[in-house]
Amino acid sequence: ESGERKAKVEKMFGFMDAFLKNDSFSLQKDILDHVEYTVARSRFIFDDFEAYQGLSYSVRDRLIERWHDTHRYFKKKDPKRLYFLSLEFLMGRSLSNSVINLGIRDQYADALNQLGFEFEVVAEQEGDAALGNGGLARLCACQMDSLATLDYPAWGYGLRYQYGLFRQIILDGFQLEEPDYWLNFGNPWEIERVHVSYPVKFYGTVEEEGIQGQTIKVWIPGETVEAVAYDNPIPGYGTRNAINLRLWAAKPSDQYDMESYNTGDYINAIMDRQKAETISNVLYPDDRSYQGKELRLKQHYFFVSASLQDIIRRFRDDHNNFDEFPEKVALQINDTHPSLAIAEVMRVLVDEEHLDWSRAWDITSRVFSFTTHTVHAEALEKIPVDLLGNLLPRHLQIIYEINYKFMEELKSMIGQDYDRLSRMSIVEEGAVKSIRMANLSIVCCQIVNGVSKVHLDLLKERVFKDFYELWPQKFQYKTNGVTQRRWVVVSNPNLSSLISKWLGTESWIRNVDLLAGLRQHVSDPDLQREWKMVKKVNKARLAEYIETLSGIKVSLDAMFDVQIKRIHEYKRQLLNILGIIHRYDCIKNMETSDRRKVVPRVCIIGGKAAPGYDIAKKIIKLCHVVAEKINNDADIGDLLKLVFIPDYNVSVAELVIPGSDLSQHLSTAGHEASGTGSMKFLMNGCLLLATADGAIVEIMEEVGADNMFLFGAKVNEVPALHEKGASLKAPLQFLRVVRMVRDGYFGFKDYFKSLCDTLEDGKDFYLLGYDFASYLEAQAAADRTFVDPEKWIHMSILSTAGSGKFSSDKTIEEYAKHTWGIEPCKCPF
Ligand code: NBG
Repeated sequence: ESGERKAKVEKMFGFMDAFLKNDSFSLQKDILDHVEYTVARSRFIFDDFEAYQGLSYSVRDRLIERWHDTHRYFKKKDPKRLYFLSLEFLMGRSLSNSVINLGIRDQYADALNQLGFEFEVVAEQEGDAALGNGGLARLCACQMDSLATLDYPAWGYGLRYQYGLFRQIILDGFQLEEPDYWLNFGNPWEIERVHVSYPVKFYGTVEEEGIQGQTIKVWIPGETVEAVAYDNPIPGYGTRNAINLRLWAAKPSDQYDMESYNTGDYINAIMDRQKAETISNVLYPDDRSYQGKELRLKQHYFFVSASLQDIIRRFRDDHNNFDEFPEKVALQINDTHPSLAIAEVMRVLVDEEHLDWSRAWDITSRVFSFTTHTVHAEALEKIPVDLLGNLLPRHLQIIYEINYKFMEELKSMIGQDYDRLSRMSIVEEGAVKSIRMANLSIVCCQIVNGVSKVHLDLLKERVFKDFYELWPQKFQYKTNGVTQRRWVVVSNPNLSSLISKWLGTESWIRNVDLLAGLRQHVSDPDLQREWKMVKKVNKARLAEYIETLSGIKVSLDAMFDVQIKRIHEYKRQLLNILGIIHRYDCIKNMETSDRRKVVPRVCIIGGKAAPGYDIAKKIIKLCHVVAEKINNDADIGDLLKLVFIPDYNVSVAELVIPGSDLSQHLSTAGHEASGTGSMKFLMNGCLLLATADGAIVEIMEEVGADNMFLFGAKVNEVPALHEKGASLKAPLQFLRVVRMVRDGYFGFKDYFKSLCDTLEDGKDFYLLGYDFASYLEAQAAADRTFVDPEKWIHMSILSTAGSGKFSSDKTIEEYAKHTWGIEPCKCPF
């Protein structure tokens, strides 16, 4: 009967035609229906938030329709699929992005208007989905958008944390962390799949059993938790394809512990079961180092086990021979967090499917690929063996076995070089014996990716040198990118329309190479005027936001100079603040006549510090005390303002980036793997003041060094500078500003002592003193350019024109071709 119905539907609507209509009347009706029946508010009286809910559910209906069609089509075509495994996705808001990708933003805006609402106001009601820390997590979100837009048969897998990244509260200039219980007001973008759930097991013992004359290992787990799927449809732009981001939440398992129930301890038995839910509760807020914590390891395995059960079940629907697994499945490990998946696939193949080890290993090593996002050895995960052996005894055995075989192979290749063998071993001996998850990933994966050209060089020369020498062909890089849909079309609609007008097409939204076409109009005074106008409007919006936040009125004629990103010593927000103190000090000591020449600046800093990162928190406090002094100094007026934007997140970035003139990327060379913030600014025509680190090196190649303000030591100079250490003398201007902080010019003398100590000769690991003079020169160059508006606009247009290479569409195409081996699979209209 259902087949008959399907045939009828297909006959009526044509293959995969939509049920839902997008004319203004249908959209209005849908919104009202959802307000009335889903949100349960009267269709005659509802507020902006309820309008947001009704609207979002109606958008979701349209997403679901495409999502079904896409999956039906994938199933029919059975292409090789990519599964993108990441513990973090920083999606931000979904509404604007979805309606733009679906191509019905204007229709919705009209429909809302007729109901008496304004689209922008309604869209502002949405909270951010902040299921990630920073660059890595936002990159994943951009890549999902590109995977959908480019029609790749891909799924993302992650965790549905109930608490996303903490909210940053600033109290008296200090950072406090408040839990982000983002699901409090419901989440219209997800679909709970009560029927898609898998048991995930932990603890227990491993026993041996004889089957048909063979001994096999059997894991007898001690605890079971249920993983339930929540699907988040991701629409592509200009295509019917909508892919899926499946996030897992932990639920107590149905398997009752009958004994505790029977002993009458009913309440405690329930409480115990309830604890299971805590596994996926909270996102770890530290993106610096990995601490071997049991809960975190549990999260990792919970995620890996549920995802793989789901992937393998789907594979099995149409295939029964695991030799085909690598032809049908690509598994991408995003950083080392999901790398337990390697041991899990081996366990399934060997223990459950009874494949022999070498066949299982052959299959496993052909499905995985790995991307690392760091240059810092301390950020590479190490799992204490005791912890792993207790939580996942069978996985530990498997990892030992992988390592044993690898060590044997390695010995046969490099001989008895024990130092090198021990450096490359997956097992690290020492006070705390641990598993090096990066080594496991490199040993297993056929391709190891870095995220920029510089990053790859650092992987080869430093981080994974031994491995590179052994397997040079494994190491590649894919330049990171960001999606122009979110970072221009959604967040900067005025610029987006201007670009389309001058290019004569909207096609750049899908084919980003077209942006280069702006170059031919760069000198056109009309474009320059319109470009300037767009910037001014965006600056006005940002100025308004700043005033509401902090009460500070800023001048639109000032240069808006921005540094927004996680607070880290290596990202050197401190260098920025010291530069601001220097500027303040100079203005204070100037003759009145010279003050007229000063370029007014609004310096904007925003970012979160990991809760346990003491120095980073001191940097935030320093920013506030300096701001307090400067902003209240009547003598300075509009010449200099310093604003800290609290609770930096994706939606704040969407507001700040389009309104910036200059953006700062100050990492000590050799420390930023890529840095994707710079790309968002570049696309929006902001000029960059930066060190030649990470992606900046490639940005230089695209837009030309003379279109940027570059400074500081180069990647290859830094090691020698570190060796010189104490003999590097910082310039006097630097010593002077540090002294001001140290001597309590801004108050909190004792509190800032340890921060100032990090800048002492010989201790200045991030080379703030060494780079200070060239930093000030770059700042001066920016000032000189700013007073020549025509030149500035020229550089600004060329920045956008040169940003095409940094679209995540490019990155994804590279991955698809050179790493995953997948082809587009476009669902027909
Ligand atoms: C970050 C790097 C950035 C890089 C992004 C995306 C983490 C752990 N790493 O330089 O620090 O741009 O990953 O690759 O967030």
